[in-house]
Amino acid sequence: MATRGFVGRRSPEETQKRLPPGQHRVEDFPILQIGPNPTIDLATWRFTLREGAKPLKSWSWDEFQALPRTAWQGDIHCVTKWSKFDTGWEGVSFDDLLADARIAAPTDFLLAEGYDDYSTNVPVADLAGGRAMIATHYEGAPIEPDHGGPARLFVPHLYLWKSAKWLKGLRFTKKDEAGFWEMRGYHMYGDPWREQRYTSD
Ligand SMILES: Nc1nc2c(c(=O)[nH]1)N[C@H]1C(S)=C(S)[C@@H](COP(=O)(O)O)O[C@H]1N2
Ligand SMILES: [Mo]
Repeated sequence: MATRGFVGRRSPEETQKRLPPGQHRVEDFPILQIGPNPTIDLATWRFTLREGAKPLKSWSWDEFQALPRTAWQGDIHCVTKWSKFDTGWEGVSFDDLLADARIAAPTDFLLAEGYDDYSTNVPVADLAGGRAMIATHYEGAPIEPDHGGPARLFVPHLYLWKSAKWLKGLRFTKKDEAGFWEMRGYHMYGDPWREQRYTSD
């Protein structure tokens, strides 16, 4: 009740200030992906950290549930120009993941890889320091398959294509390697506030 009233009274100026350049606000939650939802069975789900081809650490679903949990609330921005305000997410922070694996990040870059054939590159510095999580819950409920459940990467300060759905693992790479969309003309970094949509931006 209080939240709805507050949202209703928000001034156009406040909305504008929270919108990165070229974005508009939506109330729904669009679904964008390169193919059908992959079929994922929690009994066989695994999440793996790799350095190149070498596995560093992997978690079953039950093991993953035992990790410390983190919550985040705020705005998300898609390169297709919609932004959604005040979204709530919960999961395991990248920092807690590395702590559980008892490793420091071995390189400065990684590729987030989905159970479909999707991948996207993110600098390690953008995941560390509480800036990203492996999200399992959206608005208090398990993330729906359409939005990447059971677990997706969530990096809210970058365009949403960096938040790989149906996350299978994170692969540390020596260099900043392009992922699926970055190979097809999307920006290597993707900062919404600098409007880094395409390679040339
Ligand atoms: N595994 C996987 N993750 C993905 C994608 C995909 O095709 N496969 N699409 C990306 C793109 S382009 C966007 S804009 C967001 C959309 O997330 P949403 O469907 O939850 O809005 O997911 C990103 N993560
Ligand atoms: Mo996208």
